[in-house]
Amino acid sequence: MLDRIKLAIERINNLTTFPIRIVSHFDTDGIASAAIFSRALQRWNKTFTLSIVKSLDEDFIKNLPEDNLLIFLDLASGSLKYLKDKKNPVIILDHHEITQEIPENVLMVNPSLENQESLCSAAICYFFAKSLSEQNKDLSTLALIGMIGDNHQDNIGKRYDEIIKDADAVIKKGLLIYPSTRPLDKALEYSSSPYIPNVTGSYKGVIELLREANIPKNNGAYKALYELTNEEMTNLTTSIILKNPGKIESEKLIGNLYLLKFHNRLEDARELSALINACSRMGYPFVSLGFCLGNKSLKSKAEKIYIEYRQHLVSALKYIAEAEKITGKNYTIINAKNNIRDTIIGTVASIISRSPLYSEGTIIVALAYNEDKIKVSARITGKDGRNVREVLDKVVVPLGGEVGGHPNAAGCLISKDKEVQFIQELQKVLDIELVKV
Ligand SMILES: [Mn+2]
Repeated sequence: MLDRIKLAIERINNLTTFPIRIVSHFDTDGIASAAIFSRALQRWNKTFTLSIVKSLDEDFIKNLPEDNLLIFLDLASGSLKYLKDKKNPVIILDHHEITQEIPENVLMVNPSLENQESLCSAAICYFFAKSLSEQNKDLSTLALIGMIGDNHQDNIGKRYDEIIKDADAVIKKGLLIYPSTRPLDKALEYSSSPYIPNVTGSYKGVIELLREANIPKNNGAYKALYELTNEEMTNLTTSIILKNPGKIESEKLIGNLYLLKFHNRLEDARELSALINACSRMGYPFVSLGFCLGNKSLKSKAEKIYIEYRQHLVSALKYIAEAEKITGKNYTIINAKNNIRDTIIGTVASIISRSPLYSEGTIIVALAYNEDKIKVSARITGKDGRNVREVLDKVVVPLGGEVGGHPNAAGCLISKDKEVQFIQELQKVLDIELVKV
């Protein structure tokens, strides 16, 4: 990989007449990649333009100017067939699967080419930056945030070790509730991953839990999770499990906490990753980017957006806990109408599908209104179960709509006048599927 990074640096250095155009992905790993890469170029005195996109499609690639040096971060490994038709020189720093032949105009830096330790894109960008200059070692914290964003923390090899060391991160075993660096009562109240029934979204439940776990206030405030003694950590874990008998496994609750200094403050990498992801999803990817780069006004804007996002999320979860649902043997339909924003209904459906509220194999379908349509999100709990994309297809195609997604997470838009019909047909399909099983 480092050889290819060297080639990429040479190529950028040699193509001085080509304006540089960077395109990155809008999730945490993509934003962290963009932040690392653009800071590195800036320190290298290179000018560039940057776009952040949700996904790459043929049209987008077609419209990129032909005289640019195109650099893709955290995407494009699956779009090679469109890049083949471009005259541009192209550099890709990505870790997604390469599904087509690599065209001659493309220089690909992707750890999957060499069967090496799998790395997130932010880590690849970090090694690019570090190859340019040791000064860029301060960007290692961003690489670590990308690693958490893409959930690579359980597969740490030599290269991630190097990043952890460069970032001076502290790893502590503990409950995976974040932020572990802020008072425990707030962290528990807003905990959506894991979602703890009767605690998430309920301050009364939080106080009860902390009393049961025998964790008192200290000078008028609760400690942060990372400050707990081993005994307190064990007590808290036990109390959470006892609150949900037989439903939460302790192995899933315990893991490594990554603590790092980020813009001079001790932070939990999970929290930073969630904040970056939230701002992007709320439609502000450049606020996320500014946050990563330490821009003061964008940092406070990002924090505001994140607080609002978390409040929306917990009130949505609270609403769902109390709302009337349509329930069959292996499914639950929640029609949230105007009570949950369409922009977060998918996330909410994902959270409850991972929560202990539903047994493995349950299909969860959640509906929320946007201005003139209804957003539908379907999820399956656990790993085994029916293909929810197919289920939605069967209902939506006859009604005139298009379903996107995967077998375990799919979604679609339907018009409001089809609301009743959609739910009726959906129930029929779900009941029939059940008979077949
Ligand atoms: Mn990624």
